[in-house]
Amino acid sequence: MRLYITPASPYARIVRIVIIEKGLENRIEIIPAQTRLADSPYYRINPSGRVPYLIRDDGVAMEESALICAWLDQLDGKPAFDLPHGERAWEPRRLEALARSITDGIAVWSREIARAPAERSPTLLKHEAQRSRRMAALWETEIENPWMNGALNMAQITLACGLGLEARNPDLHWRPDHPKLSAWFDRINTRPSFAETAPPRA
Ligand SMILES: N[C@@H](CCC(=O)N[C@@H](CS)C(=O)NCC(=O)O)C(=O)O
Repeated sequence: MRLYITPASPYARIVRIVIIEKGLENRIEIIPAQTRLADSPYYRINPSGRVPYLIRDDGVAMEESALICAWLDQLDGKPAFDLPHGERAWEPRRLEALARSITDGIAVWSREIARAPAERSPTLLKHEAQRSRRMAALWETEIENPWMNGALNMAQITLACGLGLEARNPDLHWRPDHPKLSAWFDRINTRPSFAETAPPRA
């Protein structure tokens, strides 16, 4: 199988972490893609131009980190990241949505910062900076939730990949006033799958 990524993408990182956690490294070739470039050859592979993008052994391709992770997780018949059945599923689903929310905002912000200074929207930069502050404060109150501290799950992976964008975005300061979130992040970051996929510093 082939997985197209960019080294800085938090969504590609979510999939790369699942690949390592599931021991699938030998079955999947990781290929850096050139995104956000006029006429990139990558657009002939994935017309949307986005990563992550998995091309399966049967030639079928799919995007969306959550979908790719769910598919990879069930390959060995022993899904590790499946949700519990019934009522117990709502809490991890709620947390995963909250994790995706902070990650989406920080990803949009970090992408804007990567543009040429003259092309950046000050309104967007301010909006996303404020959103990230509100979301970090909210996560400080949620991070002791048992779901965020038990067996590794998609909410934990997603949140850590969003917060990890601090390496890419010099204006992202989610740690001050959030000691519990900070300690949680430092702890989860020691897992080999997180250390091996850390985004390069901007
Ligand atoms: N919801 C998607 C988001 C994927 C996404 O936004 N990827 C970004 C990189 S972080 C991308 O490929 N951007 C290139 C572009 O927009 O052209 C997922 O979870 O996979």
